Amino acid sequence: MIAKTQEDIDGLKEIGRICAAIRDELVSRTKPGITTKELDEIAGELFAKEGAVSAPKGEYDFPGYTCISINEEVAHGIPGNRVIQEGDIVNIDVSGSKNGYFADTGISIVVGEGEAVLQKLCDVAKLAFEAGLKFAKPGSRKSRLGKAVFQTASNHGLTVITNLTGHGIGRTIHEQPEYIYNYFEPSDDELLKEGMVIAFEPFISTDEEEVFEKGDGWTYVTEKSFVAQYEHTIILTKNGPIITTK
Ligand code: M3C
Ligand code: CO
Ligand code: CO
Repeated sequence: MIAKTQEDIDGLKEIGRICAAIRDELVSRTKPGITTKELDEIAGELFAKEGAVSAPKGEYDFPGYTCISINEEVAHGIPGNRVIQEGDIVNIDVSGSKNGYFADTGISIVVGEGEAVLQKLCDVAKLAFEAGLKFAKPGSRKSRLGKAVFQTASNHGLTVITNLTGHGIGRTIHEQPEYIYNYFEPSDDELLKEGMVIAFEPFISTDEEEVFEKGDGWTYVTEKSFVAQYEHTIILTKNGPIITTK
């Protein structure tokens, strides 16, 4: 969407605050021994308490309030009886709506002591987000964000997932602009606009550049790579980006 009024900005900030608080609560509860379903139920209670609705559930009938993905799972992991273990890389992606406004945020974390490469992936996903954020302003070419993501990954000897992208957001979870690539796409000559709302989500990978759907209708996995994601919802303004999910 293009946020035009103070009401739009306030509505986007409110659901942004809620999704960020749920994300942070789930991150702090992600400890060895807890199941992804137990984490998701905490999210369900918090959405209800805030008068907000899970976007995956509300928009797509996803079997969970949040997407929680472990190790070989990259995104859209279905909460269930999988038990979190020390050393796992876990992605928590929280998206929701309230009063017709949407937000989407995600982070990958390593549980306790893990392999160094996993923490590096998480750190580089955040660095890639920050590098792209510099170009998240009206008049900037949309493809500049992906260029910055890919450069950041390359500089650290890592690569990106090319078939998962950021997206426009605001009045629903996925809307125009349809794709914010995580690499430089020369054919993408779209310019970012004042008030445009985007979910920017670098996916940084150790090796493979594409995910495939596992066969359960939802979960995206890799065969032999680890991946980290870092996502926020951003309102683009001439006075700088407003990160609603901080
Ligand atoms: N929040 C998710 C979508 C959840 S709806 C099942 C997203 O937009 O960040 C992702 N899109 C693709 C992978 S993760
Ligand atoms: Co998301
Ligand atoms: Co998203």
